[in-house]
Amino acid sequence: TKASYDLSKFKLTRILQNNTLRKTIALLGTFPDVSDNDLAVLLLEKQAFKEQDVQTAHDNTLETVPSIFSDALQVCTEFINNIYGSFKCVPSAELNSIKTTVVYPATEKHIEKYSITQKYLIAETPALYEQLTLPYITNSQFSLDWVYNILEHRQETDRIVYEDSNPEKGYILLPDLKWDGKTLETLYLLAIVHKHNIKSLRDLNDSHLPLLYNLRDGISKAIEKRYGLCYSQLRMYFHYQPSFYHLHLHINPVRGDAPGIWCEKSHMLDTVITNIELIPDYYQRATLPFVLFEGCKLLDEFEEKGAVRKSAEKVNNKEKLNDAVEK
Ligand code: M7G
Repeated sequence: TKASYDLSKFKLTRILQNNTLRKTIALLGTFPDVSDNDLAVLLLEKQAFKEQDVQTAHDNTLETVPSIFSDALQVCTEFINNIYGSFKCVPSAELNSIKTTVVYPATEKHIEKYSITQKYLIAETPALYEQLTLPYITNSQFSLDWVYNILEHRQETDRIVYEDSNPEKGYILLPDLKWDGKTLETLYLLAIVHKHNIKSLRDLNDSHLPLLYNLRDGISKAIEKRYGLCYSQLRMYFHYQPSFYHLHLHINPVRGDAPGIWCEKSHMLDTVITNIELIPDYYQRATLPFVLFEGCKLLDEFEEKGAVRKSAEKVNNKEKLNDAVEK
C-alpha cells in the first residue's frame, strides 16, 4: 500500500530523542502538503552492518551482493600518521540506507512514547492493577487495528513467517516493525496470538498453558527452518506493561542486544511457563514491577496511592550528596 504522505516533504517541529549510541533519532513534525495540523512521529535509524556487507570479491559465491569494498566506495582521507590512518568512506547507496518508521497521524501517546522523559518503577500489586491500571488501559490505549489487520490477513500478509490458525492456541509469527527484515544479526520477530481478550501477562493462568507450550515449540521450529537459529539461541519474552493490549511475544537472538530490551520490562516465556506450572494463578497474585513515564496520568494516580517512591529517592540523593561533601 502506498503512503499518503511524501517523506521528502517532512517539516521538523522538534527533535524528540537522539540516541547517538543506537544511531537513531526520533522527530516530531508535519507533512504540510497533507495537513498543517496532523503531527507525524518519524524514527530514523542507521543500518547495522551485515556480515555479508564486508565480504570481499575473493568469495565468488557472494559476487552479486553489494560489498563495502568495491569500486563504488568513495574514500576521503582525513589523515595518515605513521601506521595509523583515518578515513571517511561512503559505500554504495544501498549500503547506506536509513530505516524509517513513521506514525502518522500520531497521538499524544505516541509522542510521549518516543520522547525522553523521567522514568519511574512502580510496584503493581493485584489490587492496584484492578483499581488503577485496568481502568486506565481500558480507557486510553493505542488502537489495536494494526494487530487485527495482521490476524485477519489484511496487512503484512506477505511478511508472515509462520501461522498456526488454531483459534485457541494459534498465532501469527512475523517480522517486528523494528526489524529491517534482512539483517540476521538483528532478527526481531513478533508472535501475535489468535485468541482475543488476553490483554497482557497479567491475564495469563493455567488455562493458557497449551497456548504457551504451543508458542514455545512452534516458533522455535519455524525459526530454525527459516533462519537456522535453534531454540537455545532465541530470547522469547513478553513486555509488561506492553504498549498494545493483545497478547504477543517478542523473539530475537540471544546473541544480539535488541532495541528496547530492558530487564524491567521483559518476562521470559520459559519463566512465565514455570511460574504458572507451579502456581496456576501466579500472575493474578504477583506484584509486578513496571515503568511509567513522567507526564503520564497513571503515574500521578500511583503516586497518590504511595506506590511511587519519588520523594524518598530525593531524600536519599540529598543525604548521599551531603555525605559526599562532608568526605
Ligand atoms: P509492545 O510490548 O506492546 O510495545 O510490543 P513496545 O513497542 O513498547 O515494545 C509491540 C511490538 O509490536 C513492538 O516491538 C513494535 O515494534 C511492534 N509493532 C508495532 N506496530 C504498530 C507494528 C506493526 O504495524 N507491524 C509490525 N509487524 N509490528 C509492529
